[in-house]
Amino acid sequence: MSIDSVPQPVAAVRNGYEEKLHQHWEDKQSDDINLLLGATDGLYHHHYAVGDYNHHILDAAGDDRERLILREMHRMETEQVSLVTGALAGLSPNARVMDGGSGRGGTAFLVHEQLGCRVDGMNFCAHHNHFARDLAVRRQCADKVFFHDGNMVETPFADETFDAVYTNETTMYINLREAFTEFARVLRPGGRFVLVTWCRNDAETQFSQAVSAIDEHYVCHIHARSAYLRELLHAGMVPSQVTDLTEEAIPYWELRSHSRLKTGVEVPFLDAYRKNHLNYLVIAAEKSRDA
Ligand code: GPP
Ligand code: MG
Repeated sequence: MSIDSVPQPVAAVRNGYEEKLHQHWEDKQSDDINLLLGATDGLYHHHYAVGDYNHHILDAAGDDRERLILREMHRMETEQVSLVTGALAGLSPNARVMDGGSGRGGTAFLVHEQLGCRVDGMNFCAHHNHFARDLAVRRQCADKVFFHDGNMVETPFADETFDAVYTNETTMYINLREAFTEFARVLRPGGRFVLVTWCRNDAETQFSQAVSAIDEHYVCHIHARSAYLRELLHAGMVPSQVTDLTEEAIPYWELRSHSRLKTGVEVPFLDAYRKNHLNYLVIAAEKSRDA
């Protein structure tokens, strides 16, 4: 690696929590559970999946079984992106879209490839951005898909820059009031916001051991379901879709439990979803024209 290509630290880390979180992602550079899955097609995801898996693959043995499990997890993670592209359907290829917390780029590339629009990813993890920019060149879309170093809740973009904003499984890392206010600021009036997240089901419980175990594993703060709706309204975004996919989120974790690459977080995810302490939600909203 030449000195020019060494990822530089991102100046967007603002406080002790963000420092700790940044370090967590800096330290996570040999994550085979993500890197091996994307090696076949250059789509690297940092989200999970919904829907069933092909149960026959568990009949295979040894290395074959492991290879099939990873391939199936990758298929499911890639298909998960249709939750975002589906909620963005109808967007013009001339549209400009922001990806909040763009990871290694998997969702941004699929949004661009399926909808044609320009995508600007924001991420404070320099090695992710470096990795994703490299992929953009290889996928020949570096003039349409960008990865910016910075904090997704304090972006450099002018007011009303984007026709749509989405964030795929990242909001457990951010203050919802601050984030939704920023997303609404950069959205044009009538623009669409789409978010996929896991959240604590506060209709069911105010404290869950399993949810706390997930928080500890990923250095995150899982928000309550009601907070999402409250903060959207506060930011002047009017919800048009709230889909609960909690049941559908369980098979992915069952499958992942069979992988040699399992990390231990499979147990609290399964526990939390089965107890209905954790929900998997897709939310879409439009920025009010009166906001
Ligand atoms: C974990 O995905 C993802 C989150 C906790 C949300 C953060 C999202 C980003 C865009 C960085 P992962 O694929 O990194 O977890 P694992 O390594 O357990 O598969
Ligand atoms: Mg992963």
